[in-house]
Amino acid sequence: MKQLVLATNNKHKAGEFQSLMSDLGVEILTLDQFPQIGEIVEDADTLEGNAEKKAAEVFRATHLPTLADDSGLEVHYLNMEPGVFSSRYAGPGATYADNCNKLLVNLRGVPPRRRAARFRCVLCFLARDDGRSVEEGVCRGVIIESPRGNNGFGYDPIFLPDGSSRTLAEMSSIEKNSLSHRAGAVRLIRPHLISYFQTK
Ligand code: ITT
Repeated sequence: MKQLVLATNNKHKAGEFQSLMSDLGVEILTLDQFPQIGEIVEDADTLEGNAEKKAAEVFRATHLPTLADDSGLEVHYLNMEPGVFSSRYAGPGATYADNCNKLLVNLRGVPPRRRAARFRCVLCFLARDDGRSVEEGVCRGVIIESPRGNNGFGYDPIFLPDGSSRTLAEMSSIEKNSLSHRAGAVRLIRPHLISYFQTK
């Protein structure tokens, strides 16, 4: 079976990708199957830069078609923070709860109409030395005042997608996968994957 490496160490993200791409007929490998690849330092100042860096390092190490994701939450009132720092917003080693709490503290007293936010997911597909495909998905919503729900991960319990009365953490994984930033990015990168794997 054809293989694709998913360049993430985040098991939640990997699980969402597995569901979103289960129909592609491609075996999806994850980084825990390549222990020789150490930690990839995400030091670019954009999601695009980090996605491209992760894809390039994993492709170089595995020589297998690679899909890398960098994602983050951007809050308008906070000048688009935490953005590229989403996973370490409350400092190195921060838990998801620490990051959510820091965000809620920074938005304390801010009225609902000024709590707009968006998740962005940038995907980079790299399968040849001479070309890459980069696509982006966005999910818009607002940050609520206290966490709700136990599903999902990261900032899901405090993010209410536009048009929904439930946070991403109150949705099933199928519902989240119908509207998430990751789903949007996969929809756009899908034709690139199909055309690459068709010729293999
Ligand atoms: P990898 O770099 O190994 O892929 P990571 O968790 O560091 O794992 P990112 O750099 O893309 O991944 O960081 C994204 C952070 O943004 C993540 O840790 C979450 O806190 C948040 N995030 C991304 N997608 C999310 C989602 O669908 N729901 C909730 N939070 C999300």
